[in-house]
Formats: sequence, structure tokens, C-alpha cells
Amino acid sequence: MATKRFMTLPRHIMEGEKEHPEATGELSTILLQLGLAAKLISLEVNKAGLAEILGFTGDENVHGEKVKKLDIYAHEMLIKAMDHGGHFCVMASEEEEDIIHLPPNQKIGKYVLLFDPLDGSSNIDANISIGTIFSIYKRISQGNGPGTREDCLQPGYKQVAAGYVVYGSSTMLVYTSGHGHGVHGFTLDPAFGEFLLSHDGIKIPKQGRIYSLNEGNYFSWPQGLKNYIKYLQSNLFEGKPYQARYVGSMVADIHRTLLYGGIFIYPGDKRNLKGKLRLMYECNPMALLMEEAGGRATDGHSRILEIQPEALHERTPIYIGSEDDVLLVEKFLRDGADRY
Ligand code: P6P
Repeated sequence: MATKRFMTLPRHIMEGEKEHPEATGELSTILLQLGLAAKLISLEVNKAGLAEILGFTGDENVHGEKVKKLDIYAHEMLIKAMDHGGHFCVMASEEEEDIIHLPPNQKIGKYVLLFDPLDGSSNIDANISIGTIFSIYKRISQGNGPGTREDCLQPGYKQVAAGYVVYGSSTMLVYTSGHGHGVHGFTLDPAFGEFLLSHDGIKIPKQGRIYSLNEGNYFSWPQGLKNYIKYLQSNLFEGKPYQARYVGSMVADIHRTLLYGGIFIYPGDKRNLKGKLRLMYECNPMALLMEEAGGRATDGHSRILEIQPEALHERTPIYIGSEDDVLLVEKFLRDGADRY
């Protein structure tokens, strides 16, 4: 392995490819293209306050939510960066109701890309960290024609790669190609516009000391979750209770959980039984990363990665982070018998 000091994303991907002779190099090219899109989105995000591109477009996305201009820019940038090169047969985005076909004149590939172009975008105006989340599968539909909804609705354990870009105090790209190949983080050096390996083989602590969820929804939670949070607040762990941290931007909250340990929760509650976060392009990619880093990700009872999707934008409750923390909340949920 080359010295880490200047291990750029391209070199890391090429080195990884050498270790896996079965790799066709196509996945490597896809990850490099995603890195390029991330740099371009990062440029816009980092100057958003100056570029007068803040504020609502007045449009609404497929979920009836007001859309910020940066959402559209990130969505369009990712499609432009990924819709040629002949790698994909179909794509899907949080910003589009239906699946996205490649332009008619483009070569059709064997991969499927799902993405949330700019998650946490409601935080843009407050300069809070936001992110891009991506999930990659191989097609399962027959033939070499355009991909189908079936290609986009695969359970998370079939992902061939997943990751996120967090646009924060620095821009970081974190990805895994699954199958024990580990989770690796790259920090963008703006001086020469390259992602440099900064976190090689991220592993999450088996237990943390931080819990992360929106406590404003307390009175809608299942009883077991209320009991769990009260337990964390009223017991001492190494002499003090757990600390509460909640950004309200999934990529930022997951990134901190991955590096520091603990648990991130977006539960189902009596108003929204399936919670808020999307299975295909938020929870599945984060679950693959977390399991690869030694953590755990469930809907409170079952592995996120084993959920058989039925709809492109379906939601799921998510309990994700350090293995011991997720196992403990599952016990409280069982004991609470999902009572409200
Ligand atoms: P709430 C951001 O809008 C988002 O989709 C995720 O990034 C974040 O984890 C969640 O919603 C925050 O939701 O209900 O706590 O504001």
C-alpha cells in the first residue's frame, strides 16, 4: 500500500482494485465520478451564502417540501456526472418521484444508482453541515435495455457500494464497497482539489456515550424508547450519563456516530409509524457503512439491510450505531412491547 500521506481517492481505489482481481474497474470509475460531483457540489455549498442562491425556489419536490436551489443543483450535478460513461442502467433520486432513465443516446451499463443529492438541506441557511448520500447496486433485470423499478427496489444487503459526502468544516467522502473491504474516509484538500485518505478503515466503538434523536417528539414515542432514553439519562456510564447530540442533518449525525460511537435514532411514532427517513437512499447506505464499520442498524427489531423494499420513497424507523447501544434499545423496545 502506498504511503498514506498522499493517498488520494483515485490511488486508494486503484490499490483496492489490485487486491480484488475480480473487480472490473467499473465500480472504481463510478466512485471517482462521484468524487468529482462531490467536489463541484462542495464548491457551491461552500459559497452558498455569497452566491445569492439561498432561499426557496418556490418549487416543491415530490414530497411537497419546499426545495432550495442547492438541492436542485446537487441533483442535476449528480445526474450530469453519472449519466454518461455507460455505467448505469437506471437511477433514482430523492428529488424525482419516478426512476430516472439514461438519455436515449447513452450506452446502458450494469449498475444502479440511488441518491439523496443534498440531505439536510433545510439547514443550508444556518450553515449547518449537510450531505449527499449514495447507494449502488448491480442490475437484476434481464437484458441490456434500460433498467427498471425492480432494479431500484433491492434489499440493502445487495448494495455493491455505498457512502456519503459531508459538507461541513471540511468536505469528506466516506464509502464502503462492502464484503469486509472496510469503510474509508477522504478529506478534500481545497489547495489542490483532491480527496486525501484521512480515515483508513473506520471502526465504530462497540459502545458509545452519545444518543442522538429529536426529543421534541418524546410524547409520540413508543414506551420502550421513552424507557431507554430515561435509562441513559439516569444511569452513570464511566461516572456520567450519556450525552445528547442532535444536528438534525442525518449525514452529520451519522458521521459523528461512526467516528465517536453511540446511537442515532429516527423512530416510528404514533403519528408516523414508519418514521421520516427513507429506506433506499438514506437508511440502506448508512446501514451498509455502519455494519462494515462493526456497528448495527435495525428498524428496532430487524436488520435494515434485509428489508424488502416495495416503494422507491418508502420510509423506515432506524436505530443505528454502536452494536451494544443498538442491541440495548432493541431490548427496551421488546420489553416496552411497542406500547405508546
Ligand atoms: P427532524 C433533514 O431534513 C432530514 O431529512 C435528515 O437529514 C435528518 O436526520 C432529519 O430530517 C431531521 O428530522 O424531524 O428531526 O427535523
